[in-house]
Amino acid sequence: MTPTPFHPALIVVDIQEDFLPPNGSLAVPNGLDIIPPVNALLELPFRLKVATKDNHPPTHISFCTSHAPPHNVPFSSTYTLVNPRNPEEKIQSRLWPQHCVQGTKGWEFPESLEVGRLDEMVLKGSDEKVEQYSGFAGPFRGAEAESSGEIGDAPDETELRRILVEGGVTHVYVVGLALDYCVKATALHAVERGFKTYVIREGTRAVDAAAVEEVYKELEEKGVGVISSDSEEVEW
Ligand code: VGL
Ligand code: ZN
Repeated sequence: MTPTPFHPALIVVDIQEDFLPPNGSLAVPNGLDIIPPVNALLELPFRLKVATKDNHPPTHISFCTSHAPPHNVPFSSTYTLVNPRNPEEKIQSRLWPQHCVQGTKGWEFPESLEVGRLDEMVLKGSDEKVEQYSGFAGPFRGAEAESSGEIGDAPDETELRRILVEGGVTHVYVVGLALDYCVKATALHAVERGFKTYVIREGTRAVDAAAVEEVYKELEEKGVGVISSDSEEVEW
């Protein structure tokens, strides 16, 4: 029997100043806890280590500051996002304080992160009109994917999938910020695209700490393994 290939990649999601205490505009509680474990993971022999960066223009649609009342309130969940390519497709979305604006201090990686060990960086959320939590693609399936049934052909697909496929990656390990938004969306898109996918607990923290176990349950139900760095469930 041919052994199952194991070519792992580490995906480091949005570890940027604005998501980190004490000064980030959208600081994730206890977000700094993940830096040492993520640096330790960056020392391991993954086939590829890829970081994503939230990369918003100053008037991005996800910012409460881009909207008139009653939507100009941070953390409100009542804004309806419409797919610019298919007005029929809508999702309820949360609005945020301005964060990770291209070229600002809040957009940078923290100095404590060992960025020299990264192989690739993927920018996301650059389109002013589209919210994008996942490192792979926006939240809408897109007309083309809808008609072909093909996942991964969405018009707003980033280069992340291509980078992984060209690197021969079979398994992805996702860490970063925030568990309940971009880490979750990235892990779910990784599963949809056929990668064996894990989220590493020590390497992530949530915006809403009360939601953590619920998020892990949803991830497991949808095929994502939830593991610890010292887990014996995964053969290395
Ligand atoms: C994120 C909210 C808004 C994240 C990005 O990286 O989890 N959350 N933009
Ligand atoms: Zn964002």
